[in-house]
Amino acid sequence: MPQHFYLTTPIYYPNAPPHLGSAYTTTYADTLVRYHRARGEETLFLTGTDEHGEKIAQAAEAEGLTPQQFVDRISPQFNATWQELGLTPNRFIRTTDDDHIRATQHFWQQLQERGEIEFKDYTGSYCVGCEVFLTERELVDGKCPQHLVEPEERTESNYFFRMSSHLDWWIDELRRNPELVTPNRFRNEALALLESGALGDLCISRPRERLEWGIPLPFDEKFVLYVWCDALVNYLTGAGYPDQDGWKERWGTVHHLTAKDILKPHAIFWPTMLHAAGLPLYRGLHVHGYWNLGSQKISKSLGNLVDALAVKDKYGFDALRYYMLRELPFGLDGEFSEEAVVARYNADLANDLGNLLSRSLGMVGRYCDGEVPEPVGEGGDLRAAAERAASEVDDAIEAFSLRDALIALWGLVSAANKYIDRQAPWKLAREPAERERLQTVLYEILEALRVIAVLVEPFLPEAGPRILAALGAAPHEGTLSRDLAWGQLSPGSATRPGEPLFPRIESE
Ligand code: ME8
Repeated sequence: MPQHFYLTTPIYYPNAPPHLGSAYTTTYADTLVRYHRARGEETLFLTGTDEHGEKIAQAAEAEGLTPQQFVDRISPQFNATWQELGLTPNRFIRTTDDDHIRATQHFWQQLQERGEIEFKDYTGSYCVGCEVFLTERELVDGKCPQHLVEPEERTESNYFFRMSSHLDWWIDELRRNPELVTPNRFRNEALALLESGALGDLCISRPRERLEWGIPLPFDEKFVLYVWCDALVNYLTGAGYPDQDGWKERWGTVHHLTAKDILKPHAIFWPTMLHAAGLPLYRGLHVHGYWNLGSQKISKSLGNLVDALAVKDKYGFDALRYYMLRELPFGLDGEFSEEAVVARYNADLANDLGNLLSRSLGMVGRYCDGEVPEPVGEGGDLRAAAERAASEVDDAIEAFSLRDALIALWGLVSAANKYIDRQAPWKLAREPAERERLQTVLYEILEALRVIAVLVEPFLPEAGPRILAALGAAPHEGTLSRDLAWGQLSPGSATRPGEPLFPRIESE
C-alpha cells in the first residue's frame, strides 16, 4: 500500500486578495507535496478560504454587500492565483461548502455529547482583527501586538469548550514529542503559554443577534460558532470526516503548515479540541516566520502588500519559487526585496545551474556531435556526490526544511561545476589517447545534470523537465528512487540544447 501524506495550509481570510505571504505558505506546501508525490506516495494537499466571522461580515458591510456575495467575489481570486502560480492543491475548500458545514456541526455535536461544553458569562478584551479574546499578558502597551489596536471590552453569555481540562495532557505530549511542533522555538513558545497559567476555557459561540454570519451551533441555533472553531475543523473536512471512506487513514498522516501569527489556535486550541473529540492528533505543525517589507510584516491589515503574481510575471514562475524557498530560513523572518530576487536568480539559477547545463551541452556538441557519449569504465566522484545530495534532500524534506534541501542540491551543482574545471574536458579533447576518458567525464556530467533535474523538479517545476528534455532524457514517470538510480541516460541519444535555461537579468 502506498504511503499517505496529507498537508494543509491555513485557509486564508478572503477579506483581501492573496499576496506574497499567503503565496509563500501555499508554495511551500506545493513543493513538499510535489516531492512526496514524486516519491510515489498518495498525497492530499488542502488549501482554501475561511469565510465566516466578524472580520468578513465587517468587510462585506463596508462594501455594501452581503457576506456571501462578498466571499463569492474574493474567494475565487485565491483559487485563480494559486492556479496562475502553478500550485497543485487537491482541493480548494471554502468554509461555506456544505460538507464543511456538516462536518463542523458533527464535530461540535460530538463535543457537546462528550460533556466538553458549558454555558456561562465571560468578560474580556476582544480583538476584532484576531477574532479572539486576548489575555492581559498578550497585550503590548494595552494593544493587540498583531493589529496594533486596543481591544474592546466585551461581556457575553456564551458556550465554552472546557479547554482547561486538556491542557495538562497537552503539555505532557508536547514535552515528550518534539516533532509535534517545529521548529523547536515555536514548541517552546507554545509550552511557555501553556505553563503561564494564562489559558482557560475557550469561548466557542457568538450570539446570533450580534453576528449572523457563521455556522449555527448544532445544539442551540440562537448561536453561531466562533470562526476559529469552524475554521480549524476544515482540516478534518478535507480528509473526509466524518463519514467518507478512508478518512481516518488520511487524517492519520496530516501535517499543518502555518506562519507564527496563528500559533495559538494551532498549537493550543486545535490539539485540545481533537483530544476532547477523541480524535488522533496531527503528526506535525510546522511554523514559519514572516515576510516583511520595510521591517514590517506584509499584511492585509497593514496594507503593505507584495503581489506574488506581479513578481512571477516579471521574473518567472521558477524564479519566484526559488527566491521564496531559498531565501527565508524556515521559522525566521525575512525582508522581501526585488534586488534580492534578481541577485538569487543571477547567482544560483543563471550562473550556477544555467551555466552548468549550457557549458556541458556545449562540450557534448563540440566533442561528441551532440550525442550522449558512451562511458568507459569508472568515472570520478560525481556519482557519490549525487547520491549524497539525494539523501540530504530527502532528510531536509522530512524535516520540512526546503532551504536546506536546496542548499544540498546546489552542493551537487557546485560539485559538477568543479568537476568540469578539474577534469578539463577541453584538454582531454586535444589528446586522442584520452578519448575514452573524455566520454566518461562528459557522461558523468550529463548524469549529474539528470539527477539534478529530477531532484529540482518539485522546487522548480518548469526547469526540471526542461533540463531533462535538453539532455535528451525521457520525462521521468517512475518514482523518485527509480529515477535517481545512476546511469539512465542512453549513449547515442541526441541532446537538445535549446534556449538558455535562465538568461541573466541585467540590472535596469
Ligand atoms: O489567519 N509572511 O487567515 P489569514 C508569511 N483564516 N506568511 C504570511 C504573511 C507574511 N507576511 N502574511 C500572511 C487566518 N501569511 C485564518 C487561518 S486556519 C484554520 C485559519 C500567511 O488570511 C501565513 O500562512 O490571516 C499565515 O499564517 C496566514 O497567511 C494567515 O492568513
